[in-house]
Amino acid sequence: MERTFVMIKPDGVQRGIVGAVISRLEAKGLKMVAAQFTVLSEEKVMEHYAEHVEKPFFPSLKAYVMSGPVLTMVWEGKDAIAIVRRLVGATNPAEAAPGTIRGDMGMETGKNVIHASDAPESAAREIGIHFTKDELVAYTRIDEAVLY
Ligand code: RTP
Ligand code: MG
Repeated sequence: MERTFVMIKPDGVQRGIVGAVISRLEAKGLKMVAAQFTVLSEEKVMEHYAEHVEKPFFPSLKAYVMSGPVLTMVWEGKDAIAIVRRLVGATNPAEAAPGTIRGDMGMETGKNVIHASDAPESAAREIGIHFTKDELVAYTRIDEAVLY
């Protein structure tokens, strides 16, 4: 089983689509194993988006992700990292395919609803930034026997 880090960004929270986004991940067959509703500290944003700190869009990205509460989560499943990225869609919601979360629920790159880890290394790194080991919960979904 693979784990991935997912975050519903402030625009997703403020627009009241948290439930709709979670429903898509649940319906796919992924299992939520951790969640926290919080406003990110500057320190966490710098760590989380370390690869983008020197990019010209970083100041606006930082202001955006700190502009309100986010829902940070860890989701588990077979090939969870790639599957969630496919469900999330392209970075720019204007170009993201219909049927994807960004394609169906967003309008522009600067407010693209959701973050998801893009590789096993980033998933492990991001989960470690936002959660401690004992905050990840083990349980069985009743449909697991028929999902796999
Ligand atoms: P994320 O990390 O948030 O899941 O998004 P992503 O992999 O699809 O895109 P990435 O290249 O990692 O960019 C991270 C976030 O920075 C903002 N961004 N703005 N103005 C711009 O050119 C620009 N490019 C990226 C977006 O919020 C993007 O999700
Ligand atoms: Mg990224």
